[in-house]
Amino acid sequence: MLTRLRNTTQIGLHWILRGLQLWPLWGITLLAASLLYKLNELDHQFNVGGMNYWKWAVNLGAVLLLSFWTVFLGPRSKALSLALLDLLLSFLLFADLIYFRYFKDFISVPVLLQAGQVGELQASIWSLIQPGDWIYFADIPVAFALAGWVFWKHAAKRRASLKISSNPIRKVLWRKLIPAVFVFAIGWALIYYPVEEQKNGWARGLFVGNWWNVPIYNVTGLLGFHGYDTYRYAKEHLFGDDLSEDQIQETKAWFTDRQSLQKQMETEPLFGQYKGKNVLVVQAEAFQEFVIGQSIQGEEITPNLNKLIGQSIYFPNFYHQTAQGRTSDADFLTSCSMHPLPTGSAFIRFAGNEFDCAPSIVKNEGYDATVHHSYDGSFWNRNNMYHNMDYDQFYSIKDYTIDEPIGWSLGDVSFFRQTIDQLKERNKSPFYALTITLSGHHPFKLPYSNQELDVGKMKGTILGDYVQAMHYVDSAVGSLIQDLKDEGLWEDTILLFYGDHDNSVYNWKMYEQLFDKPIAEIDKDRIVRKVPFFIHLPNDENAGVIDKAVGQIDTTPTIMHLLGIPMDKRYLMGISMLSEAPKSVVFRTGGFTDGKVYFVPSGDGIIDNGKCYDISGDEATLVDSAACAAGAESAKVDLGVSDNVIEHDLIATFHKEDEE
Ligand code: GP9
Ligand code: MN
Repeated sequence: MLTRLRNTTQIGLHWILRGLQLWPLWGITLLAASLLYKLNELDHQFNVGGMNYWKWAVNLGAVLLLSFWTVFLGPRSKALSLALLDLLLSFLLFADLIYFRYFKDFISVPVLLQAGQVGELQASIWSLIQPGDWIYFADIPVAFALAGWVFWKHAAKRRASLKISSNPIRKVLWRKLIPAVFVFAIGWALIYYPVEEQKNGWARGLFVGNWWNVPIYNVTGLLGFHGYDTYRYAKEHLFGDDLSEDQIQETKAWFTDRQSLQKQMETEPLFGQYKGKNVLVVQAEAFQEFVIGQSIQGEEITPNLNKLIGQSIYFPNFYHQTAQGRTSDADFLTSCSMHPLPTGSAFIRFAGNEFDCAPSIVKNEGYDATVHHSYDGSFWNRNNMYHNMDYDQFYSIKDYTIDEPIGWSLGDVSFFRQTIDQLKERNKSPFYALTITLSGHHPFKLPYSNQELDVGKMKGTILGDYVQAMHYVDSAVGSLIQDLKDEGLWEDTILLFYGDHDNSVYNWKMYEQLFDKPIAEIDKDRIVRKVPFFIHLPNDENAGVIDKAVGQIDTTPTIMHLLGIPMDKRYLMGISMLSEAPKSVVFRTGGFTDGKVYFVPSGDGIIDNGKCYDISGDEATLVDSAACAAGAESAKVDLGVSDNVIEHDLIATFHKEDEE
């Protein structure tokens, strides 16, 4: 009995050792198994669609396509290549996870091209890493240990393997070429058939419209998404991707239709009532609507803004519409009245194209146009984009004295004070100035001396830090108003204030603690998308609340409304918020709201599968998706029009045509 057991153990050990020797052969299988496990884990974390057999297949296909070439290598280089591939792909998956936790999107080529900005985001990145993330690297030591073992094992055999074999062509054919072609063909088929199947089914039109990365991911899986995104980028930039004359004219026709709605403001009472007044725009970093009117421990978070809102035109249903370009998207939406791109930032990708942005529009009316942001001028490619937008001057970090260091650079209190000094020094009238704050940036860590709010139990949490930061920004706005009054500018200036985007904090338990009540699903979506917007007019005129659903894209048309600047041959997508013209707010996801319904698209992008809410009453109620179908179709058209205009520089074409 004992002898038999010993024999069996010996045989077992023998086979394990032989098996180990064959490691380069089954290495691809091991790599595939480990990556499939990680991709499945990631899919749980993304939580935007779920794994199905199609996604499993394309994920496996992608790993095979990425690794088939290792079949051609000798054992040592094969083992090392597979270990390195494992490391590289694991790192990519991990980077995607961190990026998704912050942006709710996937890394794309344009995002990588703006990766120079990562240094500044270091504190945010650290705060997004979770203890369980080690799992994405758990197999790396094993992969390298195996590679090391193969190196050791094959060291002696190396010279022998260099000898010319008796029949090299046959050997290469059987041992390398056929297995490699086999692995490649399986990989290709595992991607091609599921993608085709879905493209001809629920995902019809998805790769043409390209309006949102999430449904694309749900077809291609993560590695497939990166493959597709690289192809999309190459097609656009290396091989050209021209529009037909019909497509160009269709896009122009969209603007002709839109202009009939935009022009309605020209016959309305407020049109031109503030002609010649200064315009001061405050774009506040990560400032969300939920802090307005909210108290913590019995103290108002934003006392200055609450008071000012009472003296202004306030839009409680104003939504940010940003995507991967974050602050730059908000700037682009509000200044140039176009949607952000599905990937990357228009500031970075198309800074040389022609747009009808606020600075050039107001300059035509004799305004001095400046932009102020106390950070590196190259961040978000601002130097180039602002030059193209025709600002008279961009005041960046080099124009500020860092006398109040907070977060990335200068505290907002000093930023506003120095900005007013800059405007005073220019001594130009009327002026149009865009000021972009920074103290509210993720991860919201203020110096201890600036933490003036008692956030109670929320102390030390990211939402507690956020609320604290918003309280500080509120105090900065308070000092700004005082400065404007002291300088005699207050009654000659229109002040606009809005938040650029959400705060990337999605821990709903913490919000429930802050609001002291449960939050419904629909409200979560709206909390993330709502940012405050108000217009303070000289002498508190026209103060009140306008309930209309409006968005960042409507900002420049609203300014034109107040200053009495007609739309004429200008190409903007928004409609004045002060106009009676009907409009809806379109999000980059294909979601939208018109104030009556609110559409949240599903991860597959199929309109019928999305959630349609009736929001006309006090409580939002889920209704049949048919009630949102027309609006959702038109949202897709809007996004397509915007993408065509930006990617093909169509405003330049339209302007040329209009001049002829
Ligand atoms: C930096 C600021 C922050 O200049 O715009 O950008 P964000 O990270 O919010 O896009
Ligand atoms: Mn921002």
